[in-house]
Amino acid sequence: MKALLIFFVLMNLDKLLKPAHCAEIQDQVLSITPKTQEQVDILKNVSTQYETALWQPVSPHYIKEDTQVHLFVPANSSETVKDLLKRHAITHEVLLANPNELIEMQTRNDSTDPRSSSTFYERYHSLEDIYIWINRTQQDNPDTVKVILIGSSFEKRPLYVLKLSVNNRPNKKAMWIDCGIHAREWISPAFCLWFVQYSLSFYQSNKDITNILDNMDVYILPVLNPDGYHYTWTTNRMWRKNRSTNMSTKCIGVDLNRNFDANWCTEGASDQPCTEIYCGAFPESEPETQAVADFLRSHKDIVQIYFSIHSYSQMLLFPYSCTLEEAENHSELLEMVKEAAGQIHRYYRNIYKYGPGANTIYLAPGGSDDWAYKLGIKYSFTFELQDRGRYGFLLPPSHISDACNEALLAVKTIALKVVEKTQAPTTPA
Ligand code: 9B3
Ligand code: ZN
Ligand code: ZN
Repeated sequence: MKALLIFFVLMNLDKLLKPAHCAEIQDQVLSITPKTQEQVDILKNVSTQYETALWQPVSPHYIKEDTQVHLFVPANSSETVKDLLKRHAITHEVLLANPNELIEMQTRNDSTDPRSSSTFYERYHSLEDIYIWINRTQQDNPDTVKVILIGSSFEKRPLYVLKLSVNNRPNKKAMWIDCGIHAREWISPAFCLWFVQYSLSFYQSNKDITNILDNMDVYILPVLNPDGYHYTWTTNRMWRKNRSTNMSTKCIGVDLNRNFDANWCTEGASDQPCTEIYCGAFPESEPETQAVADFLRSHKDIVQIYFSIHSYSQMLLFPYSCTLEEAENHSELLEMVKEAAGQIHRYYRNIYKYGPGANTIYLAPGGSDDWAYKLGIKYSFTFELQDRGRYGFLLPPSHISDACNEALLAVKTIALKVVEKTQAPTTPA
């Protein structure tokens, strides 16, 4: 009997010694607020030395006292990181205890699930599905939708722009929207799809979108960074940059929103290829950046409004991000985003911050909105969509419709203002 007991204990020694939860340590997202400069330095170290992904701020450089840091910590570095925090008396909260479940939820293809009530536009889609969608959208709307190949990515994936055009009025102006510069910001491509669907469905029945489309064509680039986006579906959900390689380093990727020619690679970007905000070897060094810049240069006389869609943190930003100087039409731009944020609050009860990028989010050079502005597109914006940190980049599919509807309201509000300011009234037939 005693022997049996000893045998049993030995057999289960591992289970008896290990607390139950250790056996199932998971990836987590932690929220940490450093209180002293020492804690700031330790956090900067943790986020660079260990296998973690910084969600907020975008680079360790911006970590500062009394400001929340959101850190994705994979299971295998969880204990080391938590020990380190504990040893330095840095407290943390678990922001997300189950990011893997959320990732699973986002990539599940429930289109064949008859119980699923969500539509195509209320789910996230793989790059392959988005290419198929682009094709189908053109085929189903041959009079309104054209697909334009503007270039290709580092890994030679096509960069397709959809042109929505409802009539051939002469001297028609245009609006540009790009999505998915940053690979992990999945709500962004979802918004571009949402916008196209909304425009095609509600032209003629919604007076605002009708007014907008009657007065301007819309160019939409649903996935500016297809290589990165593909990589977030197959390999690393937290990837931000593109996937370009360079002889001089083993680190992969350039931050495409630091690669445009606007105070390129000054404070707020990095010349270190291993950082998340690497500016690239020179302005427009990346094929994705160059394709967009070339297209906009050749259409700059017709493009009046530029929108770039990002997440997360709920902000409506305008130039400049690359300097603290005010844009020439600052007050006009401020008025527009203020009204857009007001509309979002009124209809969706959600708070969006607004203002020039440098004061509202951070000083950062090389962004597409600043570059487009300097090119002469005087109404240039970057939107940071939902949420404010609850799910961060892992916004559940059930939030897609709210996130997109409020961003759509902001786009419509601003576009209508521009139409009002600059377009001659439509002459009645
Ligand atoms: C950054 C820049 Cl450089 C810009 N011109 N406008 C907006 C941002 C913020 C986004 C970024 O690239 O870091 C937020 Se994800
Ligand atoms: Zn972004
Ligand atoms: Zn962002």
